[in-house]
Amino acid sequence: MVKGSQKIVSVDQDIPIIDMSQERTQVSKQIVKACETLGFFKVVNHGVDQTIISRMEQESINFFAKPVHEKNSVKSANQPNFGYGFRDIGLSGDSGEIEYLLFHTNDSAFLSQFSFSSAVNCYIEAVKQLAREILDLMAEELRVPPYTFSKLISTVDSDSLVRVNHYTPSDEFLGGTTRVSDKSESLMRVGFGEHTDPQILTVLRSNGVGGLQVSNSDGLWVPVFSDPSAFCVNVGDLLQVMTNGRFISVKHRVMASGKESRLSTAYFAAPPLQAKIGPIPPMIKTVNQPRVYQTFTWSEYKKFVYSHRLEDSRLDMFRTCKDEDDEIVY
Ligand SMILES: O=C(O)CCC(=O)C(=O)O
Repeated sequence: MVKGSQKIVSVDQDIPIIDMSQERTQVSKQIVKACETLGFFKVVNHGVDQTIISRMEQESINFFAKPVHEKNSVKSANQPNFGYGFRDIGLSGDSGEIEYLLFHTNDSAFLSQFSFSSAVNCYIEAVKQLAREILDLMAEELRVPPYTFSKLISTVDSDSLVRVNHYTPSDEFLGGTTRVSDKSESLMRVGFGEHTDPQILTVLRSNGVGGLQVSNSDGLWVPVFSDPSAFCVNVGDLLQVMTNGRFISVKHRVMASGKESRLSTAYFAAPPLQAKIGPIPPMIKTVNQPRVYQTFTWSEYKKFVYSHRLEDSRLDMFRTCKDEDDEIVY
């Protein structure tokens, strides 16, 4: 039995859909509520140009259609974990029915080798702008100083990533498949195992093929309907820490149906490696509870995360019971 294959809730539930063209305070209220309850939401009327999105999607489709030996040769000289990958996810033995392309947003030498580097760069700029806007809306509603969150991802040395995931129909993969035991899911395979995102915020777009599931507070999996015109946004571990646990970074996974290819592009907004992360002082006061997380650098947390399995609850190791006095000034 595959771990985490607990029940899926009925299909009439979905994550909140937030229309960003509404009045600003309405949008920020809805975003904060979603971050406190499910940790996931979709945004529509987000302002990202459709031509940028379509170009990125078409170029990704063209890339994954190339012969394996050509795809395999795509590796970053600076960072060998970046580039094309197949099945193996991360460094701790996790695997899924997936092939992917992983970029560091600052590795311009690597990006420039791609025939579609201009599509990738335009896409990165557009989703980074959207991520900043969402983080600023959060800061406004939480009444923390402006740009508290967004400035962490805006600097030139931010450690943000882009990952293009391609879940192909089952017979395109060789070898045994990982099946869940429930009969109704018998054709589904684990595309990307359950995990939380370690960074600050994730902005994800997918083609019209579903598969993403989010764990709700009852431990049930909520299917997220794929809407190519929306972006799906989720709270990362670092944002949970900075809000002192008020926002939640929740587990999610992808179950691949094996009938159609799912293509998703995730932008993981992260701070610079040496940025100190801990609960921000206004959140400790307003939540009216002592700080629940220690202070650490993104580099320290990242090392910890990549030395553990995807499904591990990695943030638990950074909880604290005592009031620490190393206050963070953001
Ligand atoms: O493909 C998806 O929809 C989600 C992928 C994901 O969770 C990840 O890349 O971390």
